[in-house]
Amino acid sequence: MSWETQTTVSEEQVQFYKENGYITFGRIFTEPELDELRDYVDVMIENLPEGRRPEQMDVPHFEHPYLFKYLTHPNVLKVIERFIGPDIVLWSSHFISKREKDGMEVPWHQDGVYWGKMLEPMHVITMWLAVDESKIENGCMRVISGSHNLRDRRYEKVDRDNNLFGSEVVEADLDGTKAVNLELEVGECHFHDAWTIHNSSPNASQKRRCGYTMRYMPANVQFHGANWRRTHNIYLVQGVDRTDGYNTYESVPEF
Ligand SMILES: O=C(O)CCC(=O)C(=O)O
Repeated sequence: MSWETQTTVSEEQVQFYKENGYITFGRIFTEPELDELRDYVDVMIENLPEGRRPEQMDVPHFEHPYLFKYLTHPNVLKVIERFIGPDIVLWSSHFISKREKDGMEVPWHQDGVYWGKMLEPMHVITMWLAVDESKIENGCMRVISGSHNLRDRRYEKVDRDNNLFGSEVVEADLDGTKAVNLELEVGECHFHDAWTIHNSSPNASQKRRCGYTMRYMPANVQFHGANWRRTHNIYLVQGVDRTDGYNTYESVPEF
């Protein structure tokens, strides 16, 4: 199959995202760029410290400036701009790689609940990049369409041994009829809103499922860094600050 890149976002796609809280998209990176990223993350996974699972590679860009090649890629910013406007802050990133026949479950959750005390207003878009193909069999992400309009979901604790996070939306608050599997070919991506309820199943297949979540917010969002349990850097990657100097931005490193 030929590898075509897509960097324009139609008005219909923007509307779809606004109405449903997610959208599947094409390939933003070229095939060599994607292969280079996969080679890089393969080495990162090989070198993970004892006991660290490959689903838990959170904020890898703090230690790997190379990843800014992707996080600040002009084509990515061109697409993100269509959804959140021209003043763009890199909020976070995370590799979630599920080993074959072993990956953890990601429980139903809204990212905004986890980040609630840190960001105001809660306005984040996540680009989920398929480093490997991501299908139902190997645990692709699933969303509840339209759930980004809901702020009052109840949560209950789940066991941390098999789940990537510690709590999950209670079943009674999930409209399973609106669940959509976001299957992707290698290099394709999807986007979701901070309030969209999403999950993914363990990987029961013979194929690894590695995704890179690249998270951005408009530059009017205030980051209350003091409420975060660890040091967390944010980066103004396009345009200008809109918080009247409230936010402190780290410089984008050489990559
Ligand atoms: O990779 C997954 O299965 C889940 C990703 C996720 O929870 C997120 O991007 O917020």
